[in-house]
Amino acid sequence: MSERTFVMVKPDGVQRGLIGEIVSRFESRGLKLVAGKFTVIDDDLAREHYGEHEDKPFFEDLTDFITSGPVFAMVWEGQDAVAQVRRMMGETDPAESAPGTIRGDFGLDLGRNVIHGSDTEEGSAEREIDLFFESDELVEYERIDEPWLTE
Ligand code: D4T
Repeated sequence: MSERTFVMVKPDGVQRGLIGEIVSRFESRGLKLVAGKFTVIDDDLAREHYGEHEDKPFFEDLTDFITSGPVFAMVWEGQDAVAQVRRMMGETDPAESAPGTIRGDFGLDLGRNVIHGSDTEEGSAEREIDLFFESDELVEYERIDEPWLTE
């Protein structure tokens, strides 16, 4: 089923020049970019985005980090997009991530894990897309390879 997911290159990924590599992987996989925004997250948005971790000991470090520099926020669309992006990202901890995954290829440390993607919990992707994008910022179009991507 075609669905949308929210993805973000975190400040470490931006500083390390990984935006292009990451975008390229999703494009090549056959996912379709429907929105993109290069921005610095403010503290309120960081706290809301990571609200589920409010009581965790790493919450302050996490919000400080995610607001520390520009991020590249995106919406990607495609068959089973939420789960496929999570698989391509690897585990939360890059040290546990298989080579071939984004975190397994570009990360070493849990607190600098390069990329965020919505989890598979019902409603997560929609919630995050709504937090970062207005509905008119999502672009509807057909990619020329679409008929060749699914049976
Ligand atoms: P995000 O949300 O950043 O895509 O990561 P995940 O979805 O893979 O993992 P998460 O929500 O459990 O963690 C959010 C974020 O917090 C950092 N973190 C996590 C940390 O610094 N220390 C920790 O102990 C944990 C569990 C890394 C990702």
